Amino acid sequence: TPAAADARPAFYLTTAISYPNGSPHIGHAYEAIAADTLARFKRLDGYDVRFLTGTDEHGQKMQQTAQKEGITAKELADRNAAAFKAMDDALGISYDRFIRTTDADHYTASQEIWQRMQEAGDIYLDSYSGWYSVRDEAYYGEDETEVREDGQRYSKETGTELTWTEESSYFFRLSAYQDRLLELYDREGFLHPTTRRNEIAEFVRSGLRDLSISRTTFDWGVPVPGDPEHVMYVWVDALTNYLTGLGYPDTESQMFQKFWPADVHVIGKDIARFHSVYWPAFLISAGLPVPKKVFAHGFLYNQGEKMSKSVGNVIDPHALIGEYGLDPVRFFLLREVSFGQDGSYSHDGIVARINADLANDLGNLAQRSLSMVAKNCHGQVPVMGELMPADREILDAAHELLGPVREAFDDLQFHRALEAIWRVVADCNRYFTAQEPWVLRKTDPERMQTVLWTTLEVVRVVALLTQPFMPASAAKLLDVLGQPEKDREFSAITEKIKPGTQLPKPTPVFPRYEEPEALKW
Ligand code: ME8
Repeated sequence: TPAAADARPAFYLTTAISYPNGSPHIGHAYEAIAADTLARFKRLDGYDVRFLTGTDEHGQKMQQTAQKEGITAKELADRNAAAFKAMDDALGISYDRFIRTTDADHYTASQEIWQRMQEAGDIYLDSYSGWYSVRDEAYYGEDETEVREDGQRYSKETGTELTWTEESSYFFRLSAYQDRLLELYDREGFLHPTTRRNEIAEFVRSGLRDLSISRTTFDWGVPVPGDPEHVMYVWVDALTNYLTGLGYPDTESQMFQKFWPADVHVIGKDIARFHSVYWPAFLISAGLPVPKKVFAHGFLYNQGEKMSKSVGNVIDPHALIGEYGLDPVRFFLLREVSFGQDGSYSHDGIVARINADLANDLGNLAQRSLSMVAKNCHGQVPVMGELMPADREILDAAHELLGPVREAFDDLQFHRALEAIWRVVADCNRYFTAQEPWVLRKTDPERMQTVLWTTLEVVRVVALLTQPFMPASAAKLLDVLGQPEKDREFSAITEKIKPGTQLPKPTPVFPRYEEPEALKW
């Protein structure tokens, strides 16, 4: 592979791998879009990026759902993994590998990490009894459960139904990792956001029990090495996907050497415990470095309500894209919700963003400057004359954006990056209005050219920086600004738009959303 010859710094990011026991929903789309935006940002910012996503296909839940449908777990996985992949492709997710935990190399990787943990003395055989949630694929301690009116026992945290389970099981010596884990949480930046880190640290400080890591009551999983009566607990194999994606167990490969430890695992808040307690403990036990960062994003709700099949408000991502277009949906999700917090989406919310931020603010700025250039400058980028303080101010604001935007991306604060960019868009609209180039056309055509040049230059920088969020729309905008492919990385920000460049006929990039007769959802 060219990885060794590639001097660019590495960046390895992953999403959670989804359970394909149902169809993908907007929560899955949200996570994929966020991770994709980060992957694209890093590529444009000069990194050699590896981006992994996929499906988590083992476990009791998969087997139960398949049984209900009268098909095998593998058939269910095949059907729905295809649906998840189709969703990713429809969303423009630029993954390098779509991993399925039923892939052959994943069995090899999972059995290898198991053996490493065993050699470290961290795995022993015992028997287990406890409250198991099939929905969460997790055991809960008595104190984490409650009996409700129907006489059933439920998890307090997730509200899922629990069943008493007794079986022979292998255990992982999680209790031995308390201090090392607490040390890890003290390390700046391991688990984000801080509220999640505090919760998890509190949980670990209160004491860790050893973890049951195998099952004998069903067989849909990776066989335990040397004891095929047992399959691995689904979370052991699921977490290992992040290593499989780099060719583990070949830790000497260029890919593994370059990309491990991962720069960030992007996951939802409900699985923070698995990623910040179990996963680092498994890795330390197996003698591998732990990831640099785990970022737990919030949940998306439909107009503030939890999505559920019974309420009938589960949104198909394809329907959303069909209604509003892909880029507006990507923009909306990352602009509206602060990453790490819960958020809501609604028809009105999406339409408001499309019409205000995209059509009015950026769309109008591009359209009115470009159509003046088409009419008054022979469709060529005008000449930059002497710059006035107002020109300098808005140009500086645009050229200085990369720093704060990069910082926002380092913290996965996508909405902050967009806020910063859109402040410049708003300032530039004000600048354009105040300069009145349509008046200058008659009174001072040379000055008009400078104002138009300045505006095109700001739009160029804004288009470059919005590429990770709205790849197709930003590309269109760069097309109408006459920017060649090679000038679209962030290193091109410091170059200036060249006077005399012939521009294509300007076409609007961000149309307004017109309310249809009947809403589709
Ligand atoms: O948890 N809003 O799979 P999963 C935002 N297989 N994010 C949401 C969401 C919502 N409404 N609903 C789910 C699993 N998610 C495991 C992961 S990783 C080694 C194994 C997020 O299909 C959820 O938090 O239930 C998780 O990050 C991802 O979608 C997949 O969820």
